[in-house]
Amino acid sequence: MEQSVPQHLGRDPHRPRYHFLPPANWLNDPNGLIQWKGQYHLFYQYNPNGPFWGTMHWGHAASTDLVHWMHLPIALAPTPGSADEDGCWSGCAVDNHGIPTLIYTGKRGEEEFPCLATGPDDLLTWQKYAANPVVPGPPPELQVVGFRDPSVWQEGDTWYQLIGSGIPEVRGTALLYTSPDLIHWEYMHPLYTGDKNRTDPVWTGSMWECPQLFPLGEKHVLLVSVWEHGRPSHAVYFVGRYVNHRFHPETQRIVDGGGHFYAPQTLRDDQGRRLMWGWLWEGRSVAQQQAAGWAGVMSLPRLLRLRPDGLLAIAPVPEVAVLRGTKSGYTDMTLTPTSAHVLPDVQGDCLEILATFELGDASTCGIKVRCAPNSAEETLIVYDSAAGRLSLDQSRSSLNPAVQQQVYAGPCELADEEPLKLHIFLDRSVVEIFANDRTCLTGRIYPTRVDSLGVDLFADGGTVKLTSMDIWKMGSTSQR
Ligand code: DQQ
Repeated sequence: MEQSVPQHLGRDPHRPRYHFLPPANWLNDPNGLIQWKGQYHLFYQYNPNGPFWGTMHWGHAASTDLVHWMHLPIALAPTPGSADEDGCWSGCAVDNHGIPTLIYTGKRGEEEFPCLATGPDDLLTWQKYAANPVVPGPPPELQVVGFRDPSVWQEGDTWYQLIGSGIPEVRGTALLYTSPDLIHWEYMHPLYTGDKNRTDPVWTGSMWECPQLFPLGEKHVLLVSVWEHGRPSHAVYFVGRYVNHRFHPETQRIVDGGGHFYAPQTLRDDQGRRLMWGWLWEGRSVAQQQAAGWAGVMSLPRLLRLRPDGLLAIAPVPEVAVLRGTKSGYTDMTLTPTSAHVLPDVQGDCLEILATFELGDASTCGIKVRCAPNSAEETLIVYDSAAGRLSLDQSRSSLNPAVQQQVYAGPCELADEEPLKLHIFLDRSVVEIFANDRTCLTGRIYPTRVDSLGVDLFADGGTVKLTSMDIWKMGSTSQR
């Protein structure tokens, strides 16, 4: 049943080795995340016809450890003449009294409808509900922009569904429906609507895709993906209170400021953990994606917790440590503006790096990865103490001018005396960064030189102490 990776894709130096992606072609949003009979199931937006967005299907993979995934047959494909004839877009999976059930977006022309499919216990063959769609369009009284990406949950015996949408002049919204049986749905009201005039602390845009509401600790989290000017932009989380079926946000943040993380979805696993995956889109041209034969990668599974300050703590799941190979360790190094090339022996494009810095009087400090000799190519992870900001500087990541070369940044204010903790996963074209459990920056880089493999440390404007740093060479997963 497991499909293998075409040989030429396996040789692609940019193709990740331990992040999930299909054997070939296009991937976008994670869909239908569920742990079923102990196994994790990851469905995802998939185009079997090429490495470009279009003719959306649901790809499917399963795992027992969140690290090694088995590719399974396509779960959903468009049915000609039906409500999903132009695509099976994003949605979710629920356990309806022992019946695995997918609620997804059927696409027909400009129309978007929640549709339903049920499966057997092995989750392999799905039967679409004969009278799809289960919601025949937006509430007639509302003028909306978009109506897609159902996410469903149960309170007592009653089902609730959120649908991503936008209300012109008011902006992004998540519409709330209720049902006794997953088939008959009644519109209630918007769960929460963004404010088009508010940019601080985040801009929440014109329309929300992939909304999801879930409890976390004493609070609820609303996760949305902001669609702006006809394009995906960034994912936002709100932490707040859910009272009388309305959501009242208290804090909000961009989930990942690296410019390549979108449409996240979560699941609650059997251990009670809230896990999140997001789609990491490419940073290279359509022509380059076409030549590569694949596009789109899934983030590592991330563990969500609630922090005392009301923000989310976001960290990679501990299971990923199974991929750790040879380790290099460093302790107590003082970095100054002239202490370059302090790690001459570390090389690699698939690494995990865990580093702790005691910030001294340096204005900036950080780590360089994928460095070529003489800095011909390098990617910088930079902490700016005064600004309390972390950035991912991809401006010199590649000598190829056709790939994205931007600097992305996110807030990362540290308390007095709080050390800077950087946790970095390098997987060829993927750089996934977690800082102090609260700032995530995920980027895509495409170095051209075979010797762009170095790792280095730097400090500018003063000194910084590297308390400890462990670097592991990471193994690849069995999917390729
Ligand atoms: N991707 C899906 C939509 C969703 C968007 C289509 C988010 O359902 O709104 O591939 O990336």
